[in-house]
Amino acid sequence: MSQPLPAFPEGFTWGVSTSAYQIEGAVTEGGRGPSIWDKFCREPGRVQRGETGDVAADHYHRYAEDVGLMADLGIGAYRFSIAWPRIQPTGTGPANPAGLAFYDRLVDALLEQGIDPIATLFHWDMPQPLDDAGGWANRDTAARFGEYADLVAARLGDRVKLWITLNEPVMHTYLGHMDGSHAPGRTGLDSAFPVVHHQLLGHGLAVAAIRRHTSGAGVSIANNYTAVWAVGADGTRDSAGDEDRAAAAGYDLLHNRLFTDPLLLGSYPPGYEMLAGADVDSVVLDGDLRVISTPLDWLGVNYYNPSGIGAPQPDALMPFDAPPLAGFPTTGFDWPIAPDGLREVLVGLHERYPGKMPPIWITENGCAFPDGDGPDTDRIAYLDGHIRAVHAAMAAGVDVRGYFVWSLLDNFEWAEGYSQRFGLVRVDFDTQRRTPRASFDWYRDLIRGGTQ
Ligand code: IFM
Repeated sequence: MSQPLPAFPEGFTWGVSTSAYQIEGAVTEGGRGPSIWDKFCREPGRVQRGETGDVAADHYHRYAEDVGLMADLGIGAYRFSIAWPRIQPTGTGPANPAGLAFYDRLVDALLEQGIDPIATLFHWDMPQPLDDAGGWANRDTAARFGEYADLVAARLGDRVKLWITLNEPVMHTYLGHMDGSHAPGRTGLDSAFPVVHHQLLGHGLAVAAIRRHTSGAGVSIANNYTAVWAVGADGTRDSAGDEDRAAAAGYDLLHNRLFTDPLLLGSYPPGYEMLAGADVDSVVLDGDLRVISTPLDWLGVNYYNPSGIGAPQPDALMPFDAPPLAGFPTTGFDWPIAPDGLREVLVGLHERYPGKMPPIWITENGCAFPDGDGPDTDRIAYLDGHIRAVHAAMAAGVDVRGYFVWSLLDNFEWAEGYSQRFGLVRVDFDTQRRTPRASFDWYRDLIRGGTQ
């Protein structure tokens, strides 16, 4: 951290990311319908201390103040998500004018400050009625998502030039539909593959919808990637054996390839059958992979930490175990801090998909540390290390165009409620007072210096 940061190319975009349910609040205002997170938060034991996104950071009412913070920070672009239940309160039918009007106001406020809006269409807050009809396990949801994308792009496509269809479908699948720790809280393997495939199909239909309403817009998906390191039961790489390495290869397939091979290569990676079972032919219909592999303009990479993976415990649901990775400092979430994992992920993507990989944007990277009045040095060190890792990947030939900190504000961190604070800006959730942390000043200085 004491060394100056290396120079980034002219035009490299610095930004911050957020998502609708995590900051907006106002869940019953402006005609918004219920989402799967509204329901999930009300189920006992699902979210720490029974917290909800009902108010969150009250961004719905305070967006102008938040755009002011972004202007102070000097970012070039802001990645936010659109709440599907604000646009289509029941998940189908015409657009709700008040829902569109909110994002109109937000987009216009950003543009007035010279900040490019980057809109994500789905960051996990599905309208509840769609989930009641099966959610992503139901093929019809992909078509509904395409229609929703059409409504949003028709309205915002004149001003929003960068689009993301889905956020982290891999995490939405595993946490929401396999281990049940996120909404909609399903468990098991039965519907996992249809959930994977229908999200991807919905993505492809949304790409077409966005392109119908925009000219020269860049369309993408943001996925979560991790560096996968084989470890023994003690969590060290040195003690990994052959079974651990085999388990790590399987995990790499599920986490890093399952949602990327179909997009870039037009096929699922060999071995995906461990998730799909015998049902593949009834789920993947003729022409689907062509829709899914519509060329992307760019790829969003969300990276937080590497994963230590070893051989599964007896009777485990999944064919791997994930013991804590030994020997690394950790964030408030106990996630290991290993910036080189980001370099490895970026170089790995570049090498795995030669000639197929569009330019990459780091659409999320950041860390949670316990709240307090401390000097925020841990967050600064985390960001500094990871930005250097991005630079190292670029020096190795990876085409990276932007970097976005997760997140602008402390927010509702899903099942952890408000306990994990990712913000460059501290939020007092009793008063909604915003206080920029030292990492805010540090990031502002980095952006101002540009290349430092
Ligand atoms: O808060 C989440 C975000 O919604 C998706 N990516 C990871 C972040 C930190 O857990």
